[in-house]
Amino acid sequence: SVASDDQKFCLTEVLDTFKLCLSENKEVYLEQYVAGWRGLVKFLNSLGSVFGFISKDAVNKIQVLVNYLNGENGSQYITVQSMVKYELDNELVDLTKRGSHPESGCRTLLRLHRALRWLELFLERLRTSTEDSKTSVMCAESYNESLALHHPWVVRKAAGMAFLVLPGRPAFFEVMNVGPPEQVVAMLGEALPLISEVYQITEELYAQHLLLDLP
Ligand code: 1PZ
Repeated sequence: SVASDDQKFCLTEVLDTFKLCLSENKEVYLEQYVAGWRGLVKFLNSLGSVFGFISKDAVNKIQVLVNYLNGENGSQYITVQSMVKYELDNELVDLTKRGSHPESGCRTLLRLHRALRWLELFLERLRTSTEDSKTSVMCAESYNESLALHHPWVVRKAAGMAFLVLPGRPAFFEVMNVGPPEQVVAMLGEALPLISEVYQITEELYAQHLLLDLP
Protein backbone atom coordinates (compact mmCIF):
# COMPACT_ATOMS: atom_id res chain seq x y z
CA SER A 1 0.00 0.00 0.00
CA VAL A 2 1.04 3.62 -0.39
CA ALA A 3 2.46 5.61 2.53
CA SER A 4 -0.09 6.05 5.29
CA ASP A 5 -0.83 9.46 6.77
CA ASP A 6 1.31 9.10 9.88
CA GLN A 7 4.34 8.06 7.87
CA LYS A 8 6.61 10.55 6.22
CA PHE A 9 5.75 10.70 2.56
CA CYS A 10 8.17 8.99 0.18
CA LEU A 11 7.74 9.06 -3.58
CA THR A 12 9.61 5.77 -4.03
CA GLU A 13 6.69 3.86 -2.55
CA VAL A 14 4.26 5.57 -4.88
CA LEU A 15 6.28 4.81 -7.97
CA ASP A 16 6.73 1.24 -6.73
CA THR A 17 2.96 0.84 -6.89
CA PHE A 18 3.15 1.10 -10.67
CA LYS A 19 5.49 -1.90 -10.60
CA LEU A 20 2.66 -3.93 -9.10
CA CYS A 21 0.32 -2.91 -11.93
CA LEU A 22 1.67 -5.43 -14.39
CA SER A 23 0.50 -9.02 -14.33
CA GLU A 24 2.67 -11.86 -15.56
CA ASN A 25 1.09 -11.74 -18.99
CA LYS A 26 1.42 -7.94 -19.10
CA GLU A 27 -2.10 -6.95 -18.23
CA VAL A 28 -2.62 -3.83 -16.11
CA TYR A 29 -4.31 -4.30 -12.73
CA LEU A 30 -6.82 -1.51 -12.17
CA GLU A 31 -6.61 -1.64 -8.39
CA GLN A 32 -2.84 -1.01 -8.38
CA TYR A 33 -3.15 1.61 -11.12
CA VAL A 34 -5.64 3.49 -8.98
CA ALA A 35 -3.46 3.05 -5.89
CA GLY A 36 -0.56 4.58 -7.79
CA TRP A 37 -2.68 7.58 -8.67
CA ARG A 38 -3.84 7.95 -5.06
CA GLY A 39 -0.22 8.26 -4.01
CA LEU A 40 0.55 10.78 -6.73
CA VAL A 41 -2.41 12.89 -5.66
CA LYS A 42 -1.15 12.82 -2.11
CA PHE A 43 2.22 13.99 -3.32
CA LEU A 44 0.59 16.75 -5.36
CA ASN A 45 -1.41 17.91 -2.34
CA SER A 46 1.77 18.15 -0.31
CA LEU A 47 3.05 20.71 -2.83
CA GLY A 48 0.36 23.21 -1.91
CA SER A 49 -3.26 24.21 -2.33
CA VAL A 50 -2.76 25.90 -5.73
CA PHE A 51 -2.78 22.40 -7.16
CA GLY A 52 -6.17 21.68 -5.62
CA PHE A 53 -8.08 22.01 -8.89
CA ILE A 54 -5.78 19.44 -10.45
CA SER A 55 -5.92 16.95 -7.62
CA LYS A 56 -9.69 17.35 -7.31
CA ASP A 57 -10.17 16.24 -10.89
CA ALA A 58 -7.79 13.33 -10.43
CA VAL A 59 -9.59 12.30 -7.21
CA ASN A 60 -12.94 12.39 -9.01
CA LYS A 61 -11.63 10.11 -11.71
CA ILE A 62 -10.01 7.75 -9.23
CA GLN A 63 -13.36 7.56 -7.42
CA VAL A 64 -15.26 6.70 -10.60
CA LEU A 65 -12.92 3.76 -11.18
CA VAL A 66 -13.02 2.65 -7.52
CA ASN A 67 -16.81 2.62 -7.72
CA TYR A 68 -16.67 0.26 -10.69
CA LEU A 69 -14.11 -1.91 -8.90
CA ASN A 70 -16.33 -2.15 -5.83
CA GLY A 71 -19.57 -2.35 -7.77
CA GLU A 72 -21.65 -5.39 -8.69
CA ASN A 73 -19.61 -5.93 -11.86
CA GLY A 74 -16.31 -5.43 -10.07
CA SER A 75 -14.93 -8.73 -11.35
CA GLN A 76 -15.02 -7.29 -14.88
CA TYR A 77 -12.74 -4.47 -13.74
CA ILE A 78 -9.77 -6.49 -12.49
CA THR A 79 -7.56 -5.38 -15.35
CA VAL A 80 -7.70 -2.54 -17.86
CA GLN A 81 -7.92 -5.22 -20.55
CA SER A 82 -10.99 -6.87 -18.98
CA MET A 83 -12.59 -3.46 -18.37
CA VAL A 84 -12.23 -2.48 -22.03
CA LYS A 85 -13.64 -5.80 -23.21
CA TYR A 86 -16.55 -5.73 -20.77
CA GLU A 87 -17.55 -2.12 -21.43
CA LEU A 88 -17.27 -2.45 -25.22
CA ASP A 89 -19.10 -5.80 -25.37
CA ASN A 90 -21.93 -4.33 -23.33
CA GLU A 91 -22.04 -0.97 -25.11
CA LEU A 92 -21.20 0.95 -21.97
CA VAL A 93 -18.92 3.49 -23.69
CA ASP A 94 -19.85 6.71 -25.49
CA LEU A 95 -17.61 6.34 -28.52
CA THR A 96 -18.04 9.54 -30.52
CA LYS A 97 -19.98 12.00 -28.42
CA ARG A 98 -21.14 12.21 -24.84
CA GLY A 99 -24.41 10.39 -24.36
CA SER A 100 -25.82 7.89 -21.92
CA HIS A 101 -22.39 6.77 -20.60
CA PRO A 102 -20.53 9.99 -19.80
CA GLU A 103 -18.43 8.35 -17.08
CA SER A 104 -17.41 5.03 -18.56
CA GLY A 105 -14.37 3.36 -17.07
CA CYS A 106 -12.71 3.57 -20.48
CA ARG A 107 -13.02 7.35 -20.91
CA THR A 108 -12.20 8.00 -17.26
CA LEU A 109 -9.03 5.91 -17.34
CA LEU A 110 -8.03 7.55 -20.62
CA ARG A 111 -7.71 10.90 -18.79
CA LEU A 112 -5.40 9.37 -16.20
CA HIS A 113 -3.54 7.54 -18.93
CA ARG A 114 -2.78 10.83 -20.68
CA ALA A 115 -1.65 12.26 -17.36
CA LEU A 116 0.67 9.26 -16.93
CA ARG A 117 2.42 10.31 -20.12
CA TRP A 118 2.89 13.76 -18.60
CA LEU A 119 4.37 12.10 -15.51
CA GLU A 120 6.74 10.01 -17.59
CA LEU A 121 7.99 13.05 -19.51
CA PHE A 122 8.30 15.17 -16.39
CA LEU A 123 10.15 12.55 -14.33
CA GLU A 124 12.52 11.91 -17.22
CA ARG A 125 13.32 15.62 -17.37
CA LEU A 126 13.74 15.69 -13.62
CA ARG A 127 16.07 12.68 -13.80
CA THR A 128 18.35 14.28 -16.37
CA SER A 129 18.13 17.82 -14.96
CA THR A 130 20.96 19.81 -13.46
CA GLU A 131 21.03 21.93 -10.30
CA ASP A 132 19.97 25.08 -12.11
CA SER A 133 17.10 23.47 -14.06
CA LYS A 134 13.65 24.93 -13.38
CA THR A 135 10.86 22.55 -12.34
CA SER A 136 8.26 24.94 -13.74
CA VAL A 137 9.87 24.80 -17.18
CA MET A 138 10.29 21.01 -17.10
CA CYS A 139 6.69 20.67 -15.99
CA ALA A 140 5.34 23.04 -18.66
CA GLU A 141 7.32 21.38 -21.45
CA SER A 142 6.08 17.93 -20.42
CA TYR A 143 2.53 19.23 -20.19
CA ASN A 144 2.67 20.88 -23.60
CA GLU A 145 3.84 17.62 -25.18
CA SER A 146 1.10 15.53 -23.57
CA LEU A 147 -2.00 16.61 -21.64
CA ALA A 148 -2.19 20.09 -23.12
CA LEU A 149 -3.01 18.59 -26.52
CA HIS A 150 -6.31 17.44 -24.99
CA HIS A 151 -7.14 20.46 -22.85
CA PRO A 152 -9.10 23.60 -23.76
CA TRP A 153 -7.50 27.02 -23.45
CA VAL A 154 -8.84 27.84 -19.97
CA VAL A 155 -7.43 24.65 -18.48
CA ARG A 156 -4.06 25.17 -20.19
CA LYS A 157 -3.99 28.72 -18.84
CA ALA A 158 -4.80 27.64 -15.27
CA ALA A 159 -2.28 24.80 -15.42
CA GLY A 160 0.40 27.14 -16.73
CA MET A 161 -0.16 29.49 -13.81
CA ALA A 162 0.01 26.66 -11.28
CA PHE A 163 3.33 25.48 -12.72
CA LEU A 164 4.88 28.87 -11.96
CA VAL A 165 4.54 28.33 -8.22
CA LEU A 166 6.11 24.87 -8.22
CA PRO A 167 8.97 24.68 -5.74
CA GLY A 168 12.44 24.85 -7.25
CA ARG A 169 14.42 21.70 -7.94
CA PRO A 170 16.12 21.45 -4.49
CA ALA A 171 12.85 21.91 -2.59
CA PHE A 172 11.06 19.59 -4.99
CA PHE A 173 13.61 16.83 -4.38
CA GLU A 174 13.20 17.47 -0.67
CA VAL A 175 9.43 16.92 -0.83
CA MET A 176 9.98 13.68 -2.74
CA ASN A 177 11.76 12.51 0.41
CA VAL A 178 13.88 9.94 -1.39
CA GLY A 179 17.30 11.09 -0.20
CA PRO A 180 20.17 13.05 -1.74
CA PRO A 181 19.90 14.04 -5.44
CA GLU A 182 21.98 11.05 -6.61
CA GLN A 183 19.49 8.76 -4.95
CA VAL A 184 16.55 10.57 -6.53
CA VAL A 185 18.17 10.16 -9.93
CA ALA A 186 18.81 6.44 -9.31
CA MET A 187 15.26 5.86 -8.07
CA LEU A 188 13.81 7.62 -11.12
CA GLY A 189 16.03 5.53 -13.38
CA GLU A 190 14.50 2.41 -11.90
CA ALA A 191 10.89 3.59 -11.77
CA LEU A 192 10.65 5.18 -15.20
CA PRO A 193 10.91 2.04 -17.38
CA LEU A 194 8.00 0.53 -15.44
CA ILE A 195 5.80 3.60 -15.72
CA SER A 196 6.70 3.70 -19.38
CA GLU A 197 5.73 0.05 -19.84
CA VAL A 198 2.35 0.52 -18.14
CA TYR A 199 1.78 3.52 -20.37
CA GLN A 200 2.77 1.69 -23.57
CA ILE A 201 0.61 -1.35 -22.85
CA THR A 202 -2.43 0.83 -22.17
CA GLU A 203 -1.72 3.01 -25.19
CA GLU A 204 -1.55 -0.03 -27.51
CA LEU A 205 -4.72 -1.50 -26.05
CA TYR A 206 -6.61 1.77 -26.53
CA ALA A 207 -5.19 2.22 -30.05
CA GLN A 208 -6.22 -1.33 -31.00
CA HIS A 209 -9.81 -0.63 -29.96
CA LEU A 210 -9.84 2.92 -31.37
CA LEU A 211 -10.42 4.42 -27.95
CA LEU A 212 -7.77 7.14 -27.91
CA ASP A 213 -10.22 9.98 -28.60
CA LEU A 214 -13.09 9.01 -26.30
CA PRO A 215 -15.24 12.07 -25.48
C1 1PZ B 1 3.94 18.48 -10.00
C2 1PZ B 1 3.04 19.38 -10.71
C3 1PZ B 1 1.76 18.85 -11.05
C4 1PZ B 1 1.32 19.20 -12.39
C5 1PZ B 1 0.28 18.31 -12.92
C6 1PZ B 1 0.18 18.42 -14.42
C7 1PZ B 1 -1.17 18.17 -14.93
C8 1PZ B 1 -1.98 19.40 -15.12
C9 1PZ B 1 -3.38 19.02 -15.44
C10 1PZ B 1 -4.35 20.12 -15.28
C11 1PZ B 1 -5.75 19.58 -15.33
C12 1PZ B 1 -6.65 20.21 -14.40
C13 1PZ B 1 -8.09 20.18 -14.43
C14 1PZ B 1 -8.85 19.10 -15.01
C15 1PZ B 1 -9.14 19.02 -16.25
C16 1PZ B 1 -10.08 18.01 -16.87
O1 1PZ B 1 -10.92 18.72 -17.71
C17 1PZ B 1 -9.29 16.97 -17.65
C18 1PZ B 1 -10.14 16.20 -18.64
O2 1PZ B 1 -11.15 15.49 -17.99
P1 1PZ B 1 -12.67 15.64 -18.51
O3 1PZ B 1 -13.04 17.09 -18.38
O4 1PZ B 1 -12.70 15.16 -19.92
O5 1PZ B 1 -13.48 14.76 -17.57
N1 1PZ B 1 -8.66 16.06 -16.73
C19 1PZ B 1 -7.45 15.51 -16.94
O6 1PZ B 1 -6.83 15.72 -17.95
C20 1PZ B 1 -6.88 14.61 -15.86
C21 1PZ B 1 -5.79 15.34 -15.14
C22 1PZ B 1 -5.18 14.55 -14.05
C23 1PZ B 1 -3.95 15.21 -13.51
C24 1PZ B 1 -3.27 14.44 -12.47
C25 1PZ B 1 -1.95 15.02 -12.12
C26 1PZ B 1 -1.28 14.30 -11.04
C27 1PZ B 1 0.05 14.86 -10.77
C28 1PZ B 1 0.91 14.04 -9.94
C29 1PZ B 1 2.08 14.83 -9.47
C30 1PZ B 1 3.28 14.05 -9.21
